[in-house]
This record gives sequence, C-alpha cells and structure tokens, in this order.
Amino acid sequence: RSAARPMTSTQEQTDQRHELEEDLREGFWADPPTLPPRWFYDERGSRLFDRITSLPEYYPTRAEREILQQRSAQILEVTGARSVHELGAGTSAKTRVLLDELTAGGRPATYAPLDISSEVLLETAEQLQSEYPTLAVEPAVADFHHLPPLAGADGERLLLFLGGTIGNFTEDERAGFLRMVRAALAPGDHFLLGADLVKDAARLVAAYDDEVGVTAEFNLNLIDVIDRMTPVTGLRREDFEHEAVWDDEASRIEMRLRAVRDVEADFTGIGRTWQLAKGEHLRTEISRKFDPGELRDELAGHGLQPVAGWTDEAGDFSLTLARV
Ligand code: AVI
Repeated sequence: RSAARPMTSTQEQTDQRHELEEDLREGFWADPPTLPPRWFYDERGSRLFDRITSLPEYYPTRAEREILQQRSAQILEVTGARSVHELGAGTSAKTRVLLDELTAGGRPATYAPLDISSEVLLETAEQLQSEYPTLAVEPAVADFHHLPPLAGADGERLLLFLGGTIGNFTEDERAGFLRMVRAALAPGDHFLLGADLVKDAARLVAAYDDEVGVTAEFNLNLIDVIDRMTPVTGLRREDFEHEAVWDDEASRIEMRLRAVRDVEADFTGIGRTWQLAKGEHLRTEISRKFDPGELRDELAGHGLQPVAGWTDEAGDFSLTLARV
C-alpha cells in the first residue's frame, strides 16, 4: 500500500515516474479508465488511509484486530509457526498481538515484515527489534508480485496477508497472487488471509463514503499524486467528485472519480491527451467482498488447504488459515 511515498533519490523518483506512466498508458485509455490503487499511497494518502481505519463507518480494521486478539494463541498453536512473514506489513500495527504470543516467555522467533516501502520497513524493524529482544526481525522489500525466499524451517513458516488487501486485486491478480504464495511455501507451512465479507450494501457503501469525507479526500488525492509525478496540464482535482458504488454481481465496491465537467488533460510526459466527458468516471479502486465458503474453495484450488477460519463477533470480516 505504499508505492508513491516520498523518494530518497532522484533515480527512485525517475523509476516511479516511469512506473506510473506505464500504468497510465495501460489503464487511462481503457473503458472505464482505471489506475492501480497503489498510487493512492503517497505520504498524504498513507496518512489519510490511517485516518480511514479509525472512522466509525470503516469496520474492517477493528474487526480484524478483534479476531487477532481472540485467536492469536490458537493460530500459533495450530501452525506451530516459529517464523512469521507478513506481506504488506506497513507499520505491523495489528501484528503485534501475534508477536506478543510468538515471543511469550522469551521464546526466540523470527519476524520478516515485507513491504514495498523500504523507509517504513526499516523504521518498523528498528522499533520492533527494541520491543521484542528475542525476536529476529528480518525486513525485506517485496511487492505483491514477487516474494523473496522466506527464511525459516519447512513446516514452521506462517505467511500473513492481512487488512483485506486481497480484495483490491482483480480476479486474475488474485489468482496470480495465490499461485505465488503457494510457490513460496513448503509442505506444512501456513498462510493466514484477512478478507472482508459480503454484507448489507448500505453499510458497505458507507464504509467507502464516510460522513466526514476522509475517503473522498483519499480518493481525490490520487489526482494530486498523478499531477505531481508526471508532467500533465489540465488535470484538476476540482473537476472530479468521489463516488463509492456497490456492484452486487461482481461482489465489490468500486471507488470512482466522476467528472463534474468535461476534462481534457495533456499528458506531455507520455505524449497523449486524455478526455473524460462530464458524468463519466475513472475507476480508482475495486474492493471485493467475499463469501467465506467460496474463499475457502478458492484457496484449496491453489493448493492452500483451509484448516480454520474465524470472523469477528459481528461476522463482518474473516481470517482464514490454510496449510500447504
Ligand atoms: C487497503 N484496502 C484493503 C482498503 C479497502 O478497504 O479496500 C483500501 C480502502 N479504500 C478506501 N477505503 C479503504
């Protein structure tokens, strides 16, 4: 969730610009135009996302924390894990509950936070290392498409993918991701997946269109990210409005930026003009909501055998534990 953070070197800045331009070329002239959600997360976007996670309407973060608080001991008992790897770890906030259990009684263990942003990773690793003296903290830069070889003994690894980020993938991306997870694990290793569940449409829409407008700001910030990272004229945030729509058939929320007037933007960096007529939209994110049974079948279909599953008390969010 953190591709567009402030960069440390000009080279990294140039690389990021080229990656964004590649994504623009691929998505912006499609119908509807799209952009991968990773571009939301510059410094401001990451701060806005943190605010989203404590909004009254946005239940997933609280629900997942509730499950982890109740089930961490059980998860570690069932898995026998001694090395925990977390993809998209960020600041590892929720994971601390699990790390407390993992290191209870001063037992040595390994925690490998994996994230796209080396900055956040290193800060988090340093912090965790001082909090958990018996934990070997081994951060590694990784994105959702490439996992490095995972340290630890076969059968003792637990890979975490929390937060419901699996819902932000398209069907193809999700299949590719699960193949990658399966390939990274050995027989006896486990995978713990956080996923948001289908529920009443009004609650889902409210979670992505909150009363005070933090999610709207998060969505509109994408226009500022694009404008800052690639040379473009005529792309203005005031020409768009935030929208969250529930698509029942696809079982997903779509976040959109709808044009409130005709937009004509000149992307001089890639030599193309982009037009969006008033009333048309740019799709900025999908957030798929799952049926627990279907999700278990999908995992099993990828060689990840579900061994346990839990929801929070309200049944809003799920953690599924699968074994290779
Ligand atoms: C990161 N991801 C799981 C969030 C979600 O709920 O799909 C991103 C988000 N977008 C708007 N609000 C939250």
